[in-house]
Amino acid sequence: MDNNDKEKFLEALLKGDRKGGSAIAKKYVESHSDIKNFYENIIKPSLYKVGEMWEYNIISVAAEHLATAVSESIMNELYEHVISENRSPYKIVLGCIEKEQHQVGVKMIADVFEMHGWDAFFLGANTPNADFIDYIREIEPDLIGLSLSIYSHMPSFEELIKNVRNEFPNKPIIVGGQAFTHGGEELIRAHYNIILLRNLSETEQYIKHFEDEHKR
Ligand code: B12
Repeated sequence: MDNNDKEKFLEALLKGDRKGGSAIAKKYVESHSDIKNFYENIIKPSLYKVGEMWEYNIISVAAEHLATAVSESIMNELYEHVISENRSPYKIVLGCIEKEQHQVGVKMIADVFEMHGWDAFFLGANTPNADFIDYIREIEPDLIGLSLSIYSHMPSFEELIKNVRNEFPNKPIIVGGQAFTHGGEELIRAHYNIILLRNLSETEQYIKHFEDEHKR
């Protein structure tokens, strides 16, 4: 994909042109068969740009909502390429913590796990802490993934990891999201077996490492 296509994708998002955006995505996936790259290098920077434009009042809240909705619908369309035929025995439960609405990033992470054959139970936005714990108890995943983009949600995050650790002292946890560009690493270091992953390629490296360590 060249820069021209990248600009066209952003343009499609800003216009709410789902058909145009979808055509760019399909063309990319057919020629490169690399959805991760499309997610990380096309959708993510486009949404970051949308965020900047929204912050500086260049676009409206409505245009931002539309751009996000189009991105999510395109990700859903690509799902048939996401699901792997080679299933692995691992499970992850992941989603946004309580109050957190930004779900696109962690949905991408869920898809990367699916590409590796994992069963990824993606809970989406704003999962109340108690319900997160209930669901972990029900599914008994090998791994837990938590996402937060807003720094003021740290207290809620801290409460959740304390509760998870009380009930599941050793269960590995991965965390990510833009809240951690402003800090929060000390909180992660204070707890056992929690790791911060910044993007899809770090997540993919982690998956390989995890599978080597937990061979079944
Ligand atoms: C879309 C959007 C929304 C939508 C979200 C809808 C949805 N369905 O997700 C809505 C309208 C709800 C929204 C609301 C708000 N938003 Co908003 N939003 C955005 C926007 C434009 C895009 C977010 C996005 O999808 N990014 C693309 C994804 C792919 O990137 P990502 O989340 O960083 O994910 C990557 C990594 O972080 C990592 N990762 C993420 N999660 C996880 C989890 C795990 C387990 C792992 C391993 C990795 C990982 O991997 C991903 C792939 O690389 C951003 C702009 C931006 N810079 O992102 C602003 C932005 C995040 N929002 C912002 C703000 C301020 C808000 C509001 C407070 C606005 C308001 N006053 O109401 C509210 C807060 C809502 C809430 N309680 O959560 C600010 C946050 C600034 C900050 N960090 O403090 C941003 C940066 C905009 C800006 N430039 O000011 N928003």
